[in-house]
This record gives sequence, C-alpha cells and structure tokens, in this order.
Amino acid sequence: MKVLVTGGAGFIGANFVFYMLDKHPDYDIVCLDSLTYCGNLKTLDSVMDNPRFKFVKGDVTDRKLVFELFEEEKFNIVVNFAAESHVDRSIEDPGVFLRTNILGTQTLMDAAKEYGVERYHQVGTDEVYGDLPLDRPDLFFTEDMPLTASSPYSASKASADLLAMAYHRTYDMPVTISRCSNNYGPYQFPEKLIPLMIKNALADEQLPVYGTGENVRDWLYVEDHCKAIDMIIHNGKVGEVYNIGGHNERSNLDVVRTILKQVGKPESLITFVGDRKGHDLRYAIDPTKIHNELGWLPETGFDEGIRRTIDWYLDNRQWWEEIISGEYQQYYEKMYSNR
Ligand code: NAD
Ligand code: TDX
Repeated sequence: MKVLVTGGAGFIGANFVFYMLDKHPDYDIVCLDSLTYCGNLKTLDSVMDNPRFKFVKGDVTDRKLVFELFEEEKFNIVVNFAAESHVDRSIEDPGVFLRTNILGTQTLMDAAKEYGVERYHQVGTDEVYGDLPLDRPDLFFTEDMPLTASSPYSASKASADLLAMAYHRTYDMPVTISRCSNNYGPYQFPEKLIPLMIKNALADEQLPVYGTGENVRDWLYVEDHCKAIDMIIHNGKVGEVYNIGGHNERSNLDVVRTILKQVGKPESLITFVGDRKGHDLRYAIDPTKIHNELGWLPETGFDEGIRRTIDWYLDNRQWWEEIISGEYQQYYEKMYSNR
C-alpha cells in the first residue's frame, strides 16, 4: 500500500506519519507539504532516513506538481491534512485559507479521481458545526447536523467537506470525511492554546485568555485522532462522515490552570485579553457512530495526555525555541499587543 499524507510536516500530519509507519510495516508513506510557517522538516527528522518514507516539498494547489506526483507514485490512499489551520490568522487574512483549504482539496480530489485512488480521506474539523450554547451540556455535535461557520477558517473547511461529498455523489469517488475536536500533543505549533500557554508559563510570561475564558473545547490526544483516521481509511464506509472526540470538555480557563499547576507557576500569570471575533462558545463531539461502527475509543485521558504533552515540550525545547526565534515574534506582537 502506498499512502499520500498531505500536510505531514505539520502537527497532526506528522503524528499520523509516525503512527502509520509504525502500525503498518508494509506501507510506504509519501508526505507532500509546502512547508508554510507551520510546516517543519525538523519534525520529520526521525523518519527522513526510513526507506518507506519520502518527503516531497510542494503545494497542494499546484496542479501540475500534484498530477505528476500521482502519476509517478500510484497512491492507493490519500489522506489530506494540508491546511491553513489557525482561526485567528483566518480572521486577519482569509484568502490563503480559501486557496489551500478549498482549492487544494479540489486539486487533490481531481488527481485522486484521474488516477483511480482507492480511498480519498478528508481530514475535517468539528468547527463546521458552528458552536453549542454553554448552558446546554446535553447537546453534542452529530454527523447529521447542518454545517455552519463562524470564522473564515471553518467556512473553508466546511466548503472542503461539501466538495468532498459532491465528488463522492457525482463521480462515485471513494471518499470519507472525519471531523475531529481540538487536538493536543507533541509538535503542535505554539500559536494554538495549549502549546502557547505551556511556552509562556515556562518563560514566566502572561497567559492571554480570550474573553472570560469560559469557552469550552473538547480535547483529544493527537494519537487517538491518528488511530481513528487509520480505522476509517481501512474500515469506514465510503460517502460517510465520522465525528472523532473523546468527551474531554474543558473550559479554556480550566486548561490554562491545569498547565500552570503542572509547571508550578502562579495563576497570577493569567491575563484576560480582548475576545476573538465570532468566538465559538462550546464544541462537544458525539463519537457514538465511530465507536459503534468501527470500535474506536480514545486511549489517552486528558490528565495523562496533558502531562505527556508538557513533558514533551520540556524535553524538546530546541524544537519550539527555534520556531519562536523567527517570524513568530512579529506574529505574537501583532496578535497580542494592545489586545
Ligand atoms: P498545522 O497547521 O500544524 O499543519 C498544516 C500543514 O499543512 C503544515 O505542515 C503546512 O506546511 C501544510 N500546508 C499548508 N498549506 C499547504 C499547501 N498549500 N500545500 C501543502 N502543504 C500545506 O495543522 P494541524 O493542526 O496539524 O491540522 C491538520 C489538519 O487537521 C487540518 O486540515 C485541520 O483543519 C485539521 N484539524 C485540526 C485540528 C486541531 O486541533 N489542530 C482539529 C480537527 C481538525
Ligand atoms: O492565546 C489564546 N488564548 C485563548 O484564550 C489562544 C491561541 C486561544 N484561546 C482560546 C480560543 C479558543 O476558545 O482557546 C481556545 C482554543 O483556541 P485554538 O487553540 O486557537 O483552537 P480553536 O480555535 O478551538 O481551533 C482548533 O480546533 C479545531 C484548531 O486550531 C483548528 O485547526 C481545529 O480545526
């Protein structure tokens, strides 16, 4: 089997590359990634010399490059992680989100159709369901809920999902879609809540919590997400959507307090800053379908997952210190000063 993993130099894609090389000793993995600010070849250091792994630098919207790659490699499976993934950046500059997340998906699916790929999997997000109220803990996102979007990011991801479904219906393409809740774990770029707060806490810097900090996210350890995608691409039904989440709902303030406690820093570092525009209140996944149909269950609870994640950031300072030494400083200044 030959699997194309797009966006494999990013957070979840790289963890998926590691998971697949380990789980399937007879699979070859090709990673296609354009190495945006978020893609990092250092993340893939440990697999670069693996004869079953190949890295190709390229943009998923580059039709010529993508078609040539499919012609050459004859992929059996395509898993599309490549995306612009940060909500705050999409609020500042939506254009690149539409290009990569929508047109990139179209380009990959056109190539998958042309070259008869056996499974095209679209990595989606729970953000396409909009949000849930804070005072209705009985409500959860299910696969049959209508799509809606609060940010340009979620609008672009919803568009990609609709396109994937349309290709299944119109061209009979073997498409599956997963929609996962918030991931955390090793190699997450320090612009997202958990790694940003770990980094700031370790440096005794302020921890910028948006609004009241009451917004709720449903956290899943990244390896559990990878395992779910592996199950879907092998046993999931084509034309189906699978929600992925482990009932690990926490308010942002809870998450930040947990991090501070674990790294032994005071809560006085917490600073409430201006809210995110259009800020979704609560995400919460109902994972019944993937559990019943595929037997998936998360293995890592939040307490263990956050401990492992903090340990990873402590043990791999070089990885993130290199990131924050460059262009990141300007990003941080732009997003957080005078907020
Ligand atoms: P990430 O930003 O860490 O990684 C994205 C990767 O895609 C990077 O390596 C980047 O270089 C690459 N990329 C971006 N534009 C590209 C292009 N035009 N061509 C080729 N490569 C390109 O993102 P992530 O958090 O790992 O998310 C991966 C996928 O999972 C995304 O599709 C995202 O929407 C989805 N998702 C993420 C979460 C989460 O909590 N992080 C939750 C659910 C779904
Ligand atoms: O500095 C911060 N302060 C803060 O309060 C940051 C970066 C975030 N937040 C809040 C906003 C959210 O309520 O924390 C929560 C999580 O924020 P993000 O880490 O930016 O994630 P979110 O917006 O929930 O989106 C994530 O989950 C779904 C991923 O980034 C998406 O790629 C994924 O699709």
